[in-house]
Amino acid sequence: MKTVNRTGGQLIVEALKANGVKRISCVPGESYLAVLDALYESGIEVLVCRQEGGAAMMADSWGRLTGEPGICMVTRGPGATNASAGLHIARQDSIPMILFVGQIGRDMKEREAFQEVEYRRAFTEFAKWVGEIDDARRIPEFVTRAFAVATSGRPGPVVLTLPEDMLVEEVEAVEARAYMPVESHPGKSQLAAFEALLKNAERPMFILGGTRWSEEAHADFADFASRFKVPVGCSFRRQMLFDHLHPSYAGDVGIGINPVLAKAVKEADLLVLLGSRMSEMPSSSYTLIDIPYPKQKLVHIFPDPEELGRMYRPDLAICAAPAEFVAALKDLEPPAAPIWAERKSALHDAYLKWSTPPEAGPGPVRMGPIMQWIEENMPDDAIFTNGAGNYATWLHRFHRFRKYNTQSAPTSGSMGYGLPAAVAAKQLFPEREVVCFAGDGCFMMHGQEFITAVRYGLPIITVLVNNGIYGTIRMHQEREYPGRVSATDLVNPDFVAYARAFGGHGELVEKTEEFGPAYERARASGKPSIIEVRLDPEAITPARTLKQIREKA
Ligand SMILES: Cc1ncc(C[n+]2csc(CCOP(=O)(O)OP(=O)(O)O)c2C)c(N)n1
Repeated sequence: MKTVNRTGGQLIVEALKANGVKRISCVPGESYLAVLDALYESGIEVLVCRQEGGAAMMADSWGRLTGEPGICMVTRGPGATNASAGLHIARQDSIPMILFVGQIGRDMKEREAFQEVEYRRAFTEFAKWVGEIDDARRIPEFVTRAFAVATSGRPGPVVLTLPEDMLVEEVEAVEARAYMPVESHPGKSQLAAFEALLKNAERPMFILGGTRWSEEAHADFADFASRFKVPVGCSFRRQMLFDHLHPSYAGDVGIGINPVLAKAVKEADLLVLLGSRMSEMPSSSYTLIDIPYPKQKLVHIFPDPEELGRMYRPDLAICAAPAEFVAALKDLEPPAAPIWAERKSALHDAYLKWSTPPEAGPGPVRMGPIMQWIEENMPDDAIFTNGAGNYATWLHRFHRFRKYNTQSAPTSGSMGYGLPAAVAAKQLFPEREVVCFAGDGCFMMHGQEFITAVRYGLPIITVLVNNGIYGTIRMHQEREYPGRVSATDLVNPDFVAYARAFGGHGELVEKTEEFGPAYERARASGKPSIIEVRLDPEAITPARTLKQIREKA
């Protein structure tokens, strides 16, 4: 085996290069100077961020959009705990990611040295695997394993910690090689069982979700749906898995689900969960499918056996990545005249109605017509990102996703994700339009990364829906404790001045009709932009005002 003499820092960077890494996000720290030095002239692009949470979310967004682990580097203690916000997202959302953490010297452990944390204890619940590399000779082994663990089965984040003194040690080590991806295919008998279940079903329903999809699988599944004429829904924040104008699309199985779709899921006699865990949000708090024994016949396809049968006992469990399962569907022949076509068309019509934005709303800015403008003026391959907040409902319900990889949004419901995710998406796809939707609360959680967009010349457009409140929580508050406003009001900066102060472009929209021209100016500026949309706080959902919610409570 070929060996090389290198420092630990150099071996880390060489192992990353051997695994095809082109970019990393980081906030530097004195704990991993030797890696920073090895990155110098390495050819790997380094995005220097302003807070580790944002840096980790960028790595998550890269992992989400490429299927390859996004790489993030942070310092020990506070750097690592800040980054844990991104780790949690990658864990819940099944996203491949590797977080490298500079660690204290090996000779100082267990004294509670400066910023000392035992990450194997602290991050076990947030990561698929936490490893500490005590011997620089083993760097190729640890890094190759980290890539394999992060991408295999149900993908997720891996944490590797790097003791400072290990990184400067010069050792003879084997040359790193790329990891070998682990595929999982459906078996012949499983496909036959699936075919039999489908052909005997009267009211089948497919729900797509999770990760380990691909552009090809997206196209192939659309082809399958056309041939079999089955209704298809997408799980919460995984809408880009299916073209919303495909005649089979039945809608978003997420928060605030179309009641027609919820009824169809409950009444289906065959439910096919393709890649989705069907967790709390897509299952309407576990009410759509009975636990542990669903009323519907259930086919569950998931790349990790531990998820199969965890909550829902399936009639057929297939341990396979969605992309591999979809590839196998090509060989199936549809019945001569599928009896499901009519139900599929009715559900698609219901979706089209549900996703038509309302004209009316309280106040001089109405989000319905703004969404209509977006639908008419955005290229099909534009990427939309968001964090958490009621503002996201406008995007999820009224944007008609058409193509694969046009969405980067946390199913874990983490505020602050949209902006760093947009920076990462634009860095990855500079030729595509990238739009971040944010609330005033959400934006301010990682708003400092706007400067990262400016620094690296990444002209993202942020549609900042400013209603002056933590709206989602106010909505719940008015429902549970009407009239008793507690901790949900906000005081905001001047977001237009904020954009400009950072070297970006700022726009203020105070009337509906101002949005289109403001967007065009932002686009033409070629700069990272913030379009602040001043929304009446009463416009809390597309259907109800805060006052109506309070009065109904
Ligand atoms: C990191 C994080 N902290 C807190 C919450 C709880 N939370 C969910 S939505 C929300 C308010 C969001 O406010 P804003 O971004 O202004 O959007 P709005 O709901 O007003 O549209 C809060 C505090 C969360 N989901 N994530």
